[in-house]
Amino acid sequence: AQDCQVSNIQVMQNLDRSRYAGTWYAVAKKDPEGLFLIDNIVANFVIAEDGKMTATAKGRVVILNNWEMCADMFATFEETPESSKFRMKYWGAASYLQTGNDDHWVIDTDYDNYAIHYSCRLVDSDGTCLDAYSFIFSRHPTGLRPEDQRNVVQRKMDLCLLGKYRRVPHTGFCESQPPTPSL
Ligand code: AZE
Repeated sequence: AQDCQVSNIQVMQNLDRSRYAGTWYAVAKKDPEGLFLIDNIVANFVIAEDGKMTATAKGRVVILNNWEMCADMFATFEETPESSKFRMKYWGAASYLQTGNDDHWVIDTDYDNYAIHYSCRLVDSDGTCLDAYSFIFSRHPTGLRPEDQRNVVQRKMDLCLLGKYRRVPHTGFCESQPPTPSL
């Protein structure tokens, strides 16, 4: 699918959510419009006993024009008939962080090393995406294994996002930062 139609995007077949669970380090991202996580982005997916998936995520953000902080985020996932397509409701631990309801699509993963995430916030009248964000996740904070890179490049092409990603540095900002007090 290289026609850039959101409805033609191929996702991971028969996603095994329990294998997708656990910690993922964002190693690259394509930003949406507006405020977004900047770097030091780590997500942790959990499957509860009732089978429902939730997640937490941390990442550096700059809000209120130049207040740098570590965003502590939570998410719940609603399933759809396609195992790799979820609706994600999310919110911040602090009220001044972002809340939202986004698609959360798993495009591809080998569960043990990499996962490719995609979310289109706004589909244009021609069926292409007007406002997408995407994460390349790795189980390793140091980055992707060389053997996974070719596959990731192919998927970026399929998503019509090749060349639009930025590397996500991990400097420990969200590990050393004490929790920010509520306003
Ligand atoms: C995601 C996967 C794990 C759960 C969550 C994710 C997304 C989080 C955001 C957060 C934005 C925060 C902002 C704060 C000022 C996809 C990493 C919640 C989009 C902009």
